Amino acid sequence: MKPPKRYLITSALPYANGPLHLGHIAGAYLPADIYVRYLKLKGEDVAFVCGSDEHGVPITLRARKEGVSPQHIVDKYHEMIKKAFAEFGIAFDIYHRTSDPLHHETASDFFRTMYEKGEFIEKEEEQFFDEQEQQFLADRYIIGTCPKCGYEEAYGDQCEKCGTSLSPKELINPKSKLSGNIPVLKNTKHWYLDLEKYQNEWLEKWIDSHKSDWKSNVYGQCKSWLKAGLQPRAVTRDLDWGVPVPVKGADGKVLYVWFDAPIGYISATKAWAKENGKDWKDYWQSEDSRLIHFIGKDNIVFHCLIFPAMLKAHGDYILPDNVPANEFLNLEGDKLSTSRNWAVWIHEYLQDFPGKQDALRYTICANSPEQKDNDFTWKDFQDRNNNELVAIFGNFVNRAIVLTHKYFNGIIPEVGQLDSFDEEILNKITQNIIGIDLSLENFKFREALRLFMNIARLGNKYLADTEPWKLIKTNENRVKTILYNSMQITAILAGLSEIFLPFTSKKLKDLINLSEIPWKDIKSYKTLLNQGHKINKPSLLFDKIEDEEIEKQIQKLMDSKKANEMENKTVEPVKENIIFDDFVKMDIRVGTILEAERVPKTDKLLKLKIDTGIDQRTVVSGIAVDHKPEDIIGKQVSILMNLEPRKIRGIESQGMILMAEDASGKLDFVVPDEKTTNGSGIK
Ligand code: B3M
Ligand code: ZN
Repeated sequence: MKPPKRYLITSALPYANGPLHLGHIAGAYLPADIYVRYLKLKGEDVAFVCGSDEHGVPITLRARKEGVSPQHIVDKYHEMIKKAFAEFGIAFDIYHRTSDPLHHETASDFFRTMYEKGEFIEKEEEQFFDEQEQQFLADRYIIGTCPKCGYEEAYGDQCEKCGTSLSPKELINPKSKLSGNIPVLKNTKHWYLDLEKYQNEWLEKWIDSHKSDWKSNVYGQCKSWLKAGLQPRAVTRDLDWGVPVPVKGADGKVLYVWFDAPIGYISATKAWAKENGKDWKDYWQSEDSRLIHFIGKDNIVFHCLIFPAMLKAHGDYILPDNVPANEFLNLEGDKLSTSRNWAVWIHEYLQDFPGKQDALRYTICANSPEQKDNDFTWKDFQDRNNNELVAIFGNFVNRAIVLTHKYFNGIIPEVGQLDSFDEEILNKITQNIIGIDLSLENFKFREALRLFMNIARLGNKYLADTEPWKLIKTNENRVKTILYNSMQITAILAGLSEIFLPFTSKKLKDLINLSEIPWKDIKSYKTLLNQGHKINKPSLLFDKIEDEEIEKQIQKLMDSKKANEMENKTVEPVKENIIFDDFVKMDIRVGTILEAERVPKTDKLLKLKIDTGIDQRTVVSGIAVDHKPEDIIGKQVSILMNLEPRKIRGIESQGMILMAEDASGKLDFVVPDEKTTNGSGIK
């Protein structure tokens, strides 16, 4: 294949209905950003576009839930998402949005062209309708039982439990998400993309032509769709939020969000081109451009089958050359979830770890779910930061800079004859650089990052084995060569960091006083820092992350898990009725805890001595998980006095303390509002 003249790189447009989390970044954004930085470092002509996906039912449902307009929702989240991307160093050339008039116009035109070419099937069909709300129930407005797995909250377009994509009529017991009512069927007209025809004509052949250059997970998913046989798909909806369908007889209808959203890539490119004196058509309509979509695996069908079908049917556009979709990144062994608040939110990370974007970028990339789902844990994050960034990369760079200052006043010394060990190390570094190039070209970001860190490892080994701090007394010339080489390695790391760790790259370039480090010089191992070049004073590239910071993050996750469990826990049903006489048989009084101690060899039990106003008695109570003995002495409690005494762990327990138990099992004392006399009855 001829090398392309220019690249158009897209990342999936996030729905503007919630903040960004780790899973988003790992799926479609960090890999794209790394790839783009790599291309730009190589001097390629690249447009990197993205924007907010502001249409579709997820947005209108969210607006309804919060009692505000859809515009209000998208305005809020668009700004929030845009800011988080920028601060995290995801360097789009433009971050656009689909509510922009330019997008509406572009999507409208696109539809109209296809319509005029007769590409759509126009069909009147029965669809679910909510009579109370007077609204057709598209996609997520309808829920019911999944025919595949039996999950009762499956959406009209997809079951989130088993991942099957559905159509509303396949749902068992469909219900309106708006009113909860059972919907009726009513006729409505829509426009369909004839995917069946495209499959037979060219789409299947085209997918097959990518058997060897697309990732196997991507190719495999496409093949399984094709095997099942593509069906015509409606690309319009009866909704009032979206791009209006631009033809006669389509009042109250908008383009299906998955029709307009990928066109968002085109409108974003147009907006960027306009601002930068470029021609957007060069990127979209010229065979010497290379189009690459970065997405998560749940978007494969749309980017590999449906959008290419649209582009081809329209006629003026090139097709994606590759769609390197990622699998999912899990968090601490559990699937990331916005609704369950099981996530690391990027805006919160930026607040909790200011200036540490690269530590997270590094960890995500090192665990990038390229072939299969992978897991992010806070412990691994800490280890990667402390044992790799600090102990390997930071350590090498710091030693090289400190020694250059100590022995040569921060001036790059003269290089002498290289010995065989120098050659060996430098050769290995060159091999790693070649490997990085190849890996990135093939979207193998984890491998590229591993090779990058290897360079720092080699640097460390070089210093450890040559020991310039010992040689300085006997052979200053040799030390000059060693530090000259070490500083070249440092400059290579500074240059390559631009790809993976852009914040670090900037810091390191400042330290070595070099603003540009061209790829071709790195690749050909040219001198990057000349003899006589002055570098700046050392300062640390990375800080250690302490245990407390990690514990805080884990606690935060545990808290949200607990809150979530409590929200979902159903309250126990009420017990059978009793008569009043049964109730008054219980003698419940207020008492005060005089003594408390743990019952040996148990986790839960405390032995309490209680002043009941009548006597002092011993009660064994299972409250030790939530209450420490020393904290509860002097506390008033409610005690059931006439419970038949019984032996617990060899201690006679004379009564029972009343406790309130919440959904998580946490126990709290049931006590009078204000202190009262011991022995007061509770009635
Ligand atoms: N907003 C879906 C998603 O976030 C969608 C991507 C659109 S890309 C054109 O998974
Ligand atoms: Zn299912």
